[in-house]
Amino acid sequence: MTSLPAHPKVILIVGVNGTGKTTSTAKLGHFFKTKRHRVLLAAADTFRAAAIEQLGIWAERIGVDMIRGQYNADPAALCYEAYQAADKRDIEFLLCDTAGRLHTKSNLMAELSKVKRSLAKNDPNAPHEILLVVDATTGSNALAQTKQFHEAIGLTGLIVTKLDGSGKGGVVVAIQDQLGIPTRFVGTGEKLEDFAEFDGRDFVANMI
Ligand SMILES: Nc1nc2c(ncn2[C@@H]2O[C@H](COP(=O)(O)OP(=O)(O)O)[C@@H](O)[C@H]2O)c(=O)[nH]1
Ligand SMILES: [Mg+2]
Repeated sequence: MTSLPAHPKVILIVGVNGTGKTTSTAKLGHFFKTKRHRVLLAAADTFRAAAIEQLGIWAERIGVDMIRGQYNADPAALCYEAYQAADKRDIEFLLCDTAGRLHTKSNLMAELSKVKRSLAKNDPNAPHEILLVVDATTGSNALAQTKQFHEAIGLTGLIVTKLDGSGKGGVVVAIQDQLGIPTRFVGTGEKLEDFAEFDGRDFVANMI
């Protein structure tokens, strides 16, 4: 029996600054790693040198490799390269952290669209998931952000962070009801373990 070679599943992590994208990328990487999956991270927030360093520290801590580019490098080219590296290394999940400059600026959406297109050149189904990270403490802002990102690039789910703070889970219900976008994961603190699947659906099983 022969089986087709498996290609990496790509998860694009998007959202505005400070919502917890980089932390959630690391948590998600850790989540997959503890389930014995092969993971690669891509530091596609190339606009802040500190963001590359931040993800690099997490990558080392969780024991996974990370593809990094030069400061100010084109994130679409970086994600393209990261895909090629992931495919070569038999990686199962490629997680791409991205920049989060103000979502009202259309250049961020244009940039994210370009990232999507460059991933799709490798695999028409990539990115397989586009997860928006929203901060639960921002309340109705999270709904507005979801609407904007969804219209611009299309979302498959949410990661709702800071539910340990004054965050209200109600926003999750509002987003599901009004936009039909499910919450896949929740963040409840700053540590790797402060992270859980949300809806009981087996995210991993459904992606493979
Ligand atoms: N309390 C709490 N803090 C979080 C959570 N997720 C992220 N943070 C913190 O939020 C801040 C911004 O996170 P970061 O990942 O850098 O956000 P990014 O700009 O979207 O990449 C950091 O201080 C994180 O430690 C969470 O679920 N709970
Ligand atoms: Mg970041």
